[in-house]
Amino acid sequence: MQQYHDLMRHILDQGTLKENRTGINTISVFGYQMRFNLQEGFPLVTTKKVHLKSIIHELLWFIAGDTNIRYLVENGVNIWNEWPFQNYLNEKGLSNKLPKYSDAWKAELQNFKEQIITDESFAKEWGELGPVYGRQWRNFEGIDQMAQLIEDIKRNPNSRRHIISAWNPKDIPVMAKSGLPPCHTLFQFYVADNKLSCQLYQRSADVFLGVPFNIASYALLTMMVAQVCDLELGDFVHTFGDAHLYENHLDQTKEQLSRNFRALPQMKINPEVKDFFSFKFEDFELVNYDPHPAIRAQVAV
Ligand code: UFP
Repeated sequence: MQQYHDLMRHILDQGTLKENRTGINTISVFGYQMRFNLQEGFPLVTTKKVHLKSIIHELLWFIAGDTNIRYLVENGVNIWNEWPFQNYLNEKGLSNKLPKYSDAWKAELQNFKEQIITDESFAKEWGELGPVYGRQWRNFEGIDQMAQLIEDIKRNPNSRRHIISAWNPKDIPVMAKSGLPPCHTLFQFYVADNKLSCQLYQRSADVFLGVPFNIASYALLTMMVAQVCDLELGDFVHTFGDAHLYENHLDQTKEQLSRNFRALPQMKINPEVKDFFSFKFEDFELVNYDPHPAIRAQVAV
């Protein structure tokens, strides 16, 4: 995880102070690259505890082409709730009565989540996120990019066109309304010496909070694709556009940088799964993960 620490240090040393839409300034650099050899272990940050469960569920949810929060809420994953809940409050005329993060707001959120789980038509009406990752991966204007990618890697591994784009210019205005235009804009696979590598272009990166999740998610995706295509593991290459540290994450970043690395964990995947679209949560097991304690920080929204 040296590479991740190097990125944080690089931003602290070289970054420029920059304003952005969230109102919390960042220190930012433009253009950076990290490379993780996936044979050396699973690249999950060890200098603070990172919760893998949400990452696995979210990835399976993308792969299923799902864009409704219901599956995530059912599985205790709350990372995509913010926008649909706020939209619900606005439409019901409740947003002024329930100030964000107040006790009443939290109680209403709990109620909202319960209805998403118990009432299918409620979930259909209020839990839909629009054309986010799952839609673009599986149905980009009618094209199943994910299925095509797996077939192409199997049939023509040497191709230089193994690309999935989540950036659909037509849908950007809609996505901007329902949260964020995709941060993981595009990724490409590469096969050499029977090893599969993946490179992600991430246009914007919250390096303290987001990036540890982003590394783990794409490392896992690469392992899954490698398994169904009968390939060994190569590298995960993580390329950034605007890589930034929010000003209210600087103390936490320094705390993390003061900690010593520990051995990387391993990810065990059920070897029986040969169909990419059949992976289930139970097919994954993280072993030997022994991180330092978690470090809390506020997300800029
Ligand atoms: N962000 C990440 N990783 C993600 C994700 C969001 O780092 O997976 F969904 C951060 C980057 C940025 C903010 O700080 O969220 C998105 O804001 P913007 O659209 O203005 O770039």
